[in-house]
Amino acid sequence: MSTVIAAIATPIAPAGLGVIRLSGDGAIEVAARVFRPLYEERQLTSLNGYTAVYGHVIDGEGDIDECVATVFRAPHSYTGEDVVELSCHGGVYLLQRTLRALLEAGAVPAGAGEFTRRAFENGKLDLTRAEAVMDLIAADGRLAAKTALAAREGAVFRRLQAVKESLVGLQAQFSAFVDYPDDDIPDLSPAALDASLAAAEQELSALLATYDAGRVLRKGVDTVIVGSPNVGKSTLMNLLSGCERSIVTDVAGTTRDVVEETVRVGEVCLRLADTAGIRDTADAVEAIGVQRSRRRLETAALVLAVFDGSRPLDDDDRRLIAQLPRDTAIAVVNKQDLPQKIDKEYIESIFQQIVYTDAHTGTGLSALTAAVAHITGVHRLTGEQPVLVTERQRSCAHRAWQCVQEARRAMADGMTLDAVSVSTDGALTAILELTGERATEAVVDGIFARFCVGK
Ligand SMILES: Nc1nc2c(ncn2[C@@H]2O[C@H](COP(=O)(O)OP(=O)(O)O)[C@@H](O)[C@H]2O)c(=O)[nH]1
Ligand SMILES: [Mg+2]
Repeated sequence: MSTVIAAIATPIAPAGLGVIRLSGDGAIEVAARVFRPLYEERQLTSLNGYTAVYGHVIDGEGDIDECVATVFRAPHSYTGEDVVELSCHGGVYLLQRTLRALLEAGAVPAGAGEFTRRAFENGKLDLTRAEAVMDLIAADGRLAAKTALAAREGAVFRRLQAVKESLVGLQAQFSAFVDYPDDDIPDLSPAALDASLAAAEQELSALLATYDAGRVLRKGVDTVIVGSPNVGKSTLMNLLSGCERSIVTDVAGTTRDVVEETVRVGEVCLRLADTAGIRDTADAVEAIGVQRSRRRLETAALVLAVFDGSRPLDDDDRRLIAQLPRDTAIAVVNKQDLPQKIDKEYIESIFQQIVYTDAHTGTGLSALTAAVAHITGVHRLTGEQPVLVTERQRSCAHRAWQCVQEARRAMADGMTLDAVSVSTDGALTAILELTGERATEAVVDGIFARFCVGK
């Protein structure tokens, strides 16, 4: 018997509608004590699943609000239990009073993520689909939402299932061989076994390769704008943020502190930091700014290195180039509206991604968007493929991948199939932990602790 849990599932703020959700054995009976249908014969307890009915929510003092109640009957509900959703007006007082009435009628307050946890425990979804629920809610762009929806609908689970099935198949063959070593088992040639393992290894490494880009989609990227003074860093910052965030003047050394803003560039959220131009300076305040720029440069995951295209590179530019990370820097050659004097060939020999901009008019912005997508790997995401999204998922998949590699090495070294199966078993364990088919209580607790109440 599961207890009846109840929670307000919508934000605690004035809104058109507010929804209270109940789930558990007896959820319909508890809700029926608080809900009075417009027509006497439409009592909640008499309704089939997937039925909505209009009425009032009431407590000991009388009517609270109008309400549409929707009944779901186990197992055909989100949690797999009996569920009632009460759609009331989204007034904070109304919702809290209705919730109190439900608690007095026998429900208990739901913990964070408890509805989804019950869905998991009742086999309605695996852990990758449960984690995708929160990603779907948190998604702040088209691609992030599409990727989360695909995972919610089982894209990651199905991919893992395929790997799992091939490993289980191998295990069965191994044990058949160990039990009946004298029988001819047709598929047990080392080459065939290695081919199956190689396919599993390939699947897992393809999945692992999605993690960094998936993380960028979910979390955004710490980005720093660096360059010599007066190349147009602050102008670029303002262009990207769509407002006058940084002070722009033709006086070199205008920006001294780090100015921060979160902006969207295509599908990617950049946490931008505009910094003081990096150069040797006698000005004490500017020198501190330069120091801060350098520190940001060390910790940023993405660097926009801005150059003034209208003049040749000087010593400050070259010194800066020498300090830049090669694989995470985009060269932004600015001031394209002026006659160009920069050594283009040199820049092109250094940077993988180069965009040419006029930060005044926004020319080059779409090229910059494409460069950001490339360098973060987001351009490879279609929104449909399975993407690993949490560190937990990544570390399980990584463990599985290592075990499969181990198994292949053991085979190549001519170890016994018993020894090989220790490694394939390790891979299976890691996959089962990833999907939650065999996860510890602590792992499951950790996942649902991140959820909001009412989900
Ligand atoms: N012609 C031209 N001038 C620019 C461009 N971008 C910035 N500037 C000017 O260059 C000067 C320095 O700009 P600023 O953004 O303060 O440079 P920062 O020191 O790198 O932050 C200002 O006078 C800007 O108006 C551009 O694309 N074309
Ligand atoms: Mg500036």
